[in-house]
Amino acid sequence: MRIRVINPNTTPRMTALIDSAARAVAGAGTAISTVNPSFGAPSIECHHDDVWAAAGVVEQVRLGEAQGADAYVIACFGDPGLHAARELAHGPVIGIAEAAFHAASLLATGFSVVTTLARTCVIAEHLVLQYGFERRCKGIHGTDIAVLELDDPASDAYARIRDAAAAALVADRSGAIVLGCAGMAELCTRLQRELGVPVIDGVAAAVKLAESLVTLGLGTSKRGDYARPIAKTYVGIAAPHSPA
Ligand code: 2AL
Repeated sequence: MRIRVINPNTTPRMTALIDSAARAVAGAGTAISTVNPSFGAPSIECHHDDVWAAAGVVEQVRLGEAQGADAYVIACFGDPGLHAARELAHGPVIGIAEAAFHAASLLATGFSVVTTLARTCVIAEHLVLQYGFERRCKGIHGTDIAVLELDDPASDAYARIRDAAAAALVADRSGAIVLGCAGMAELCTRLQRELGVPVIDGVAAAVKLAESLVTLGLGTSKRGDYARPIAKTYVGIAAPHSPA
């Protein structure tokens, strides 16, 4: 099967990191293709970034449908463009926040999210409510590490995230940690070993969920709101995205 993993930001080194995380868990019969949009923000850390990321995801799902993708992963913790992507796709579309919330809920009665800038916490809070996980998510914690600082050794990101996660487990009385950024994927194994609780990277969780759904012969419902977008002519910079 072909899974198109979309990094909604435009930073190639982050696309490469996400690609490694996806390939590390993909099954033998799964071809991973990791892409990023041709336009947008270098990192997604506020509502304004998120708007452009959603449009970029739509661009990449449209291309994926033309190229025969069986499923999609949206590899940014705000799950930008998730519902629009599902309107365009016949196969499953899995956001990494949504995937991580589901996985954590199967492993612990309560989980904590550790994310990047404190101002991004509200984006995760909105998703928790939208997806109905407010009874399982016990806390969302910012670390004030910018997305593009995560792989900079000078940021001391690993130790700051580990310490924030250890404090969250106590303060929230939670049993699992959800990593609140695709750029944290490579920290996951070490964090899990040192924290001694399940630590969920949404990229890996989303790839395995997408694989499972495709293997089960399941795709996005085309009845109701996830039906194809209504055909109409968009204007200006949106014109190339007009639904046919
Ligand atoms: C993210 C993410 O996963 N990718 C990105 O650019 N920003 N999430 C976040 N909380 O900052």
